[in-house]
Amino acid sequence: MEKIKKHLSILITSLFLLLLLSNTSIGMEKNIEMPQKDPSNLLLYEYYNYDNMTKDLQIYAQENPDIMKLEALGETYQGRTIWGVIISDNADINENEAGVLLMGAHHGNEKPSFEVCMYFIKFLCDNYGLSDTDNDNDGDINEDPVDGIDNDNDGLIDEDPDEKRITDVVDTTQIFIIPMVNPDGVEANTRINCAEPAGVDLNRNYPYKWEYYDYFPALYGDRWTGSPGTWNYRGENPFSEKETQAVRDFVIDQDIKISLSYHSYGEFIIYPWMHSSAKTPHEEFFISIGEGIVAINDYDLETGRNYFIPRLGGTIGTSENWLYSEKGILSYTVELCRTRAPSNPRVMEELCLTHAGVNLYVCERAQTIVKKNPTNTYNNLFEKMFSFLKI
Ligand SMILES: [Ca+2]
Ligand SMILES: [Ca+2]
Ligand SMILES: [Ca+2]
Ligand SMILES: [Ca+2]
Ligand SMILES: [Zn+2]
Repeated sequence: MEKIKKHLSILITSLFLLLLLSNTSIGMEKNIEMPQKDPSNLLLYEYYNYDNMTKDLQIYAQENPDIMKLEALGETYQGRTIWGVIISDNADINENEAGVLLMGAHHGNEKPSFEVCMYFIKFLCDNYGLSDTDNDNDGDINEDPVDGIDNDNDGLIDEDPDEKRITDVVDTTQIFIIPMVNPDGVEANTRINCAEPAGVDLNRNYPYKWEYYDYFPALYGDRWTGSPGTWNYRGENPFSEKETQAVRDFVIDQDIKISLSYHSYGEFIIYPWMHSSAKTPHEEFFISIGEGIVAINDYDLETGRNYFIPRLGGTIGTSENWLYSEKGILSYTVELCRTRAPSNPRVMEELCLTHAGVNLYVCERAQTIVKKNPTNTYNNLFEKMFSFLKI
């Protein structure tokens, strides 16, 4: 009897662990609820809304015509323009420079994701072409550049940016930014878009391995993504949505090396494959760049993914899988913040500045990448035998 009890309890514990593990699904933000540490701060951070964003983008483009171009990429279901920004020297000309893509608000309720994009646009416009300046008036010039570290140990982080570095990045990179992929969702403060009759989770609407929904419906969460009205509804077809079409048409002909898609929350970054723990042929690139990013923002780089995505059964339809499989773009999800939309202005200011540093860093890394087309590699004979699955 004792033996049976013991076995039973082991069985129950394992089942419980399995349940826990299966809940940590990729592409779903972690549930880390951390209290704000500064109750004395009474002013709440003011996030952009769609109209304010549009107004600011138009002003920046007007004031910085040499380095910024604003493009209408398409229209949402509720008639809002999806804006794309190109920042580079001679922004009007495709100069065959290394490209970087930054995106916010695939999920409309993840507000910090567009704030970091808008901040970066302003940061580049404001600092471009300036001579080196002692921004904090302490007698030293550029002693604390934007890298997430208090280089001069004065208690302030990144208070004296390196102006020349910012100018160099703009001169040598083509930076593509879509601050709000899903403006209708932002205005409705909802994850999905506002398509009729049912909103779609845009980060489930990109192609790559959609046939797996038919092959492995239980493994790929058909229940959560397959029917209209569900929180992660993937849509009728890959690229069925106007917003994902706008992203596709903006980037398809560009030579983009690295992309960051901002979401919130959880303070971690992930990269393809997202539907499987199989490593891409570019695992070392992904880790190397990922380590550079987390050195700046102090997030977790999720690499040991065998533990939380099984070989089959992650997320299908993410922008990252598509950008990587279609164009070989080293694409990351960056889950910002410890809460979905922090209200503390100091938290948000620090977040935006830190990610200006992250964005500068990926622009610099983009210069060094020689692109190969992705092909699958296999770790062992077993994987090779089942390579027809092309996981
Ligand atoms: Ca200084
Ligand atoms: Ca400076
Ligand atoms: Ca400092
Ligand atoms: Ca610094
Ligand atoms: Zn998200």
